[in-house]
Amino acid sequence: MKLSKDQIASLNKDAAGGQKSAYEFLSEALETSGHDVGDLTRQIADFQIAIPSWALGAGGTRFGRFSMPGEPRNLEEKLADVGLLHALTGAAGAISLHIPWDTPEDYKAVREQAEEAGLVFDAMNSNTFQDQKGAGETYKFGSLSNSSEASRQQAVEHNLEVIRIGENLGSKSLTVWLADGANFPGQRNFQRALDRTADSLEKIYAALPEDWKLFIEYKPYEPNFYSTVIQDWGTSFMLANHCGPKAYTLVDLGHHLPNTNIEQIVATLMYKGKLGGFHFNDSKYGDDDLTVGSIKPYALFLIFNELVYGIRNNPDNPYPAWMIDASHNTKDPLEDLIQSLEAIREAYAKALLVDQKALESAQMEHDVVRCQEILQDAYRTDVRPLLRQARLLTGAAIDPIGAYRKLDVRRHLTDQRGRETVATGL
Ligand code: AOS
Ligand code: ZN
Ligand code: ZN
Ligand code: ZN
Repeated sequence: MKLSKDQIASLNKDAAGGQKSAYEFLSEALETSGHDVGDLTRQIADFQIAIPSWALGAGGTRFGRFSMPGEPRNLEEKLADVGLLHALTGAAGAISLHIPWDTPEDYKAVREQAEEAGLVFDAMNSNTFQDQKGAGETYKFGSLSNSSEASRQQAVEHNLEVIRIGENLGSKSLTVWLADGANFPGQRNFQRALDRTADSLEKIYAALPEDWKLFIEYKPYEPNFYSTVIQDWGTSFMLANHCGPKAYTLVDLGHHLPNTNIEQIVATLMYKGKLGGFHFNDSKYGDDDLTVGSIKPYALFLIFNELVYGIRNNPDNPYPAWMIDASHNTKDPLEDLIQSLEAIREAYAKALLVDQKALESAQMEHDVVRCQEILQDAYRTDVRPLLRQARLLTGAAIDPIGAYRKLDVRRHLTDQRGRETVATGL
């Protein structure tokens, strides 16, 4: 199923009047406080977020998985789903693939399909947290950190294969997330496990094409519950420095212990030019992978405030790769992703509104109240008319979820693909 510009434009007609007055009203207020609204709207429209191929089916928990009818059965159908998201939102111009789940059969066809839908291939993800059918070695006790050289070598080779696949698709980065760790004290030697991980990453890094980046993700626990080899940003940062200038830390919002000050981690990494990628999601307790902005929208805004500051003030930091990493058991995954895209752009737009000059002078004067007022003034602004305008400008839907439902997209997908389909992934 594909959506045409005409289908979306005709739905937009109904909402156009209300949008026009809301946009004008907000524009007037923002222009009065010195903002260039045209510029803001363009910046929002340009903000693109990669959709993870593994979030297009209903996720599961260890207690069960409730599939969504019409889930994509293969890479082509996953690309079609992201194409639908992009047509509706104008914000999802990239897809992030996971290998081996998404290994293409026909590269040319896959590239053409992506291009036609306006999609590029963002970071490639390797998978050394599961044993694959017929694999010679097991990852039960680790992959890049395993004490068995054969397991480590298999894991390194898998990553090299993922790079080759990505090169054929035009991707420019590899994300490594390791499940390696220990469930019990004494199970393994921390230093040796870390040393082996550094050594394996070095081998992967050595095979990285000149214009590629390596993103090293960290996570404090799960699936191992006593320790994780790359447990925090500091360990990831250290390993990235060990590898070299093309290696960076990747921050997944769900990969922190409760109440961690993530915005400060973002600031520190950008200060050092080492924030490479981002996985958006939201959580109440752990790596809950819930819809972005559904639980802690103010924290998300504060994180974006640091991201925007870093993009402007840390020229050594590359423009980060934005990706969603969410999963859900109860919603239609496409509707859930639309909600996440909206929350990300909303937080970004609010961060763009922060009066950085005024904030700096308030900080210099130690005017704590004013500092808070400046941030919250931006946060409390309802920026949704800007987001809608950004979509209108790019031919996407003013109301993406409304359009998705009016066009009965899930029913069409179910008719095409069947009720009992199961997307590959977690
Ligand atoms: C796992 O917790 C991580 O967030 C990874 O990014 C992982 O690769 C992804 O969730 C898909 O398995
Ligand atoms: Zn992640
Ligand atoms: Zn995660
Ligand atoms: Zn997550």
